[in-house]
Amino acid sequence: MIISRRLVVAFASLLCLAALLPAVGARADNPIVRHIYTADPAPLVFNGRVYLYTGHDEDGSTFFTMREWRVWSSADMVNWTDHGSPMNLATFSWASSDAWAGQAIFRNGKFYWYVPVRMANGSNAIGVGVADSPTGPFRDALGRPLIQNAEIDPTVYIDDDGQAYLYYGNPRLWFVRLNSDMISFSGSPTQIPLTTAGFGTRTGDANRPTLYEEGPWFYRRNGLYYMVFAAKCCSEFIAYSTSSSPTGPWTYRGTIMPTQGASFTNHAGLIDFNGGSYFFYHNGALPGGGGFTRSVAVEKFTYNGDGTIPTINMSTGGAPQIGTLNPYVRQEAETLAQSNGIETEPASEGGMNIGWIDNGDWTKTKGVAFGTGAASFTARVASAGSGGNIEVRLDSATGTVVGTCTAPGTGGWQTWTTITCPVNNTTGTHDLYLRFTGGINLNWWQFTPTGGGGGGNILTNGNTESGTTGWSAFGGTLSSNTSVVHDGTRSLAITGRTASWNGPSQNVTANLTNGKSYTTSVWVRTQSGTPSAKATLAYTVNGTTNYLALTPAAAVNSGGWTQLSGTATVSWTGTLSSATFYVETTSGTDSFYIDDVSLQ
Ligand code: FUB
Repeated sequence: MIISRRLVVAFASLLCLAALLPAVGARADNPIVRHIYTADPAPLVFNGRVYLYTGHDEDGSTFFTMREWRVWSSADMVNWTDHGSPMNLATFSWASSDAWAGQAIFRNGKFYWYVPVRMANGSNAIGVGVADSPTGPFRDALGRPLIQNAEIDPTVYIDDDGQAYLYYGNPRLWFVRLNSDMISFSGSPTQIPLTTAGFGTRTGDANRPTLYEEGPWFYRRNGLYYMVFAAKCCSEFIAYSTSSSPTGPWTYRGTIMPTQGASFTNHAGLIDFNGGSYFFYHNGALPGGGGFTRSVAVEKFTYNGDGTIPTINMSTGGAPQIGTLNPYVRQEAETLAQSNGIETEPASEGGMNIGWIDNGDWTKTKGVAFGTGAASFTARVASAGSGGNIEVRLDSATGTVVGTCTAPGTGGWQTWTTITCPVNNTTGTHDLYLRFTGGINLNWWQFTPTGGGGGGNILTNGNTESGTTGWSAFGGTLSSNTSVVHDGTRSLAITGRTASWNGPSQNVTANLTNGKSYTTSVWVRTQSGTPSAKATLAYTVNGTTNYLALTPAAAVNSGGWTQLSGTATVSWTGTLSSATFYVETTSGTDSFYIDDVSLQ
């Protein structure tokens, strides 16, 4: 909790509170979480989303006072969903304090989260939580520590040959080879020689002759092994070493992120996602932030041609958004690019809700694609008080009000009701701000498009949440899929394609308007392969079939979702006998998924 109604009561001085408040309308997307302090980011790419595992610095900490870990996720790198705390110190009955820096990984259908904690005897140990879902809940996999040698900061990686490695340590650097069950290891913990050739030279500290301090992040990329680490406390910078083998010898490669910001520690996590490379770290950039009140941020970067990593500086801008956010499907209130004043808590209906809202608090969701416009805004609200208003604003917290919804008192903060109000002037893509007056909890929101059916979306079941309803296979086999989704709980899968034009299709003859400019958006992900995909309209006029490219072709892959989008005018002279929307590839017959499709 950084700013809250409780604090408003507790803090006698309004001046003091004002000093804590982030600037209204601030444009920065870093730090990526603003309603609590977060630290020690560990990203994991799974099923087209980035799951981010962090620690949680308590408000006003004067040490690393950390009692729980938190999970966040995003498909676009700017709007992050708060999944709450699925693991805390109580998960490990043998732990007493210090829920510090860990990392989670997927194997055997389960998620394993390795974390350091302090035991009752004052010594550090590494435990492992296990869950069936990336967002937990996690339980103690062993009922005892996995490793007990007074060290911290585990990092885990599964090599191409299936061998998993757990590196960890401060002040020394160790590794073990994990067995395939991920909760036991072979042999004994092995210490990596901390040579200056391997980890750089530190001066002035006879006990630590190299730069290695803590927070290792171990992975392999294009055949090269990387050991990214926090260097030379204090203040730390992020440096790295590389090796041609998973266990060294290591060669020091220099600084990635120089010492910057108000936190004297830093801690890195690197991933490739959706064709880009991302560097997560923490700093003290939030109001009230510092060495024990840290916040996680992210930068996009490009590896040099030889695999070396460029210098990356902390920014307030953050990573660019991947695609846009669809307002015509349910969006969680706790999916946030920024916020001011709100907090989150577990919702009785599942997931989280935002709450502890005071007059003027707001949330920002970035890059919301309204297309031809929304007719109404629907919100799931609760209030133990007399309710309040949700102002729907565009592009800033003081931006144009396009609608106002009034929430009633519902008799309880978890007694939910659904409210709807008209909105206008929402065409195009905007940052959406919900600004509150009164005392309201918000669980989720969704817009209804003008003209019904999806922002003017003429496709039936464009969000694919109703299975294959409305859709056909234009060659190949179409099925509804629940394991790889872009949004919601379902996508469409096309398999058995025998020609590049085979794909999911929909008959739109009855809904097509002659001379209209249509905007198309479709999210595509392959099951394997990296073909170019595009959306096409085949329409037959006076017996002749024409093919209109609705989107340019773009490379798609199996590692994440790619948004195809474009605008094209459909016009004809004569009699339109049929019109079919379909998604195809420019060549190849790879199986693929589509989700959140609109033609409007
Ligand atoms: O968050 C507590 C400790 O601070 C972590 O374990 C270290 O990596 C440093 O970030």
